[in-house]
Amino acid sequence: MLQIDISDHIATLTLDRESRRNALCEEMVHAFATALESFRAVGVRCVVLRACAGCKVWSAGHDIEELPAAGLDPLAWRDPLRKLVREIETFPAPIIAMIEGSVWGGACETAFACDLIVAARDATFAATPARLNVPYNVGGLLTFLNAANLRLAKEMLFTAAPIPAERLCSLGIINHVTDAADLDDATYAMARRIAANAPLSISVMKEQLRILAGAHTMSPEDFERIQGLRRVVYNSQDYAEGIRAFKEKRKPVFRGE
Ligand code: LCV
Ligand code: LCV
Repeated sequence: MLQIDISDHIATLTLDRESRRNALCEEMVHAFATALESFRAVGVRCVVLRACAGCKVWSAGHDIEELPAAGLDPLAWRDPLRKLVREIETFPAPIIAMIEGSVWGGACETAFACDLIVAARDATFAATPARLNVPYNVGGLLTFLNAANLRLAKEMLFTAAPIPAERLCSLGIINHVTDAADLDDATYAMARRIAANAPLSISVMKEQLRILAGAHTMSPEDFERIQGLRRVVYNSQDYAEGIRAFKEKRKPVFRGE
């Protein structure tokens, strides 16, 4: 599910689960975490996270087959997607998301959680909780808010529409867009520049920026109120309908209950 390569302090992780459009399942996330641990052990200085060259779908997001039935929080602390985002944010070296094709849901958050994004001009990014009636979690929404701004985060989350990479780059959400043919060169030129700098300084700045970006106060009362509101959503008929419709390959009919 993941190809791994390391050369000159630069590691490459390639999502390789085409049959499921690189949907992020528990097994893949476990392999991802194991790979990052091995990179840490050998002092990797930059990681490139990519899919197979020429892919139409970079990743279809959270593996919908692994979403829990109604009644359980689909994005709880131990959920594979939550673990994946934490692994990316706490890895001591920069991770560059190299994107071509379409990016969906949890994979969009995964790319946004990476330190840098280099995308092919025709790549698209879609935030999909509203497509499935999933109550996204506080930390996940913060990833979108830190990567974008409130206006764009709301557009992405409320419309669930695929947004072109060029537009996101013009808004500063993506670092660079290139023609697909130049994607490798642009990404690895940046990776090499990072790997040639001082790893200790970079890792401590990455950790400081993670802490600063997450430094938001929320009262226990507000947090509990939000968790209660989220529980209503994942207990709803609409939540079950969202998953059922995906499995039956039809458009969901949401009734707001
Ligand atoms: C499991 C899949 C998936 C998949 N899981 O190929 O952000 S949140 O809150 O929404 C979060 C919970 C989340 O990330 O949820 C997942 C959100 N992702 C999506 O809504 C995208 C769902 N997938 C699609 O819309 C299409 O698969 C795309 C447009 C990505 C690719 O379309 P394409 O026609 O190329 P298929 O749809 O035929 O998919 C090929 C196989 O992969 C499975 C899909 O069920 C199909 O399996 P079968 O061959 O058994 O029919 N698949 C695709 N996405 N996220 N399985
Ligand atoms: C002392 C200097 C300096 C200098 N200090 O002229 O942001 S942080 O965390 O990095 C923070 C700690 C910080 O701000 O660190 C400094 C970061 N600055 C740099 O890395 C730039 C270092 N300087 C250079 O790269 C070159 O000097 C530039 C490109 C700025 C100019 O090049 P140029 O060929 O025109 P020289 O390098 O010949 O410099 C002329 C004289 O100024 C000294 C330098 O050592 C040289 O002294 P000598 O004539 O005695 O050899 N100099 C230059 N920058 N930051 N001294």
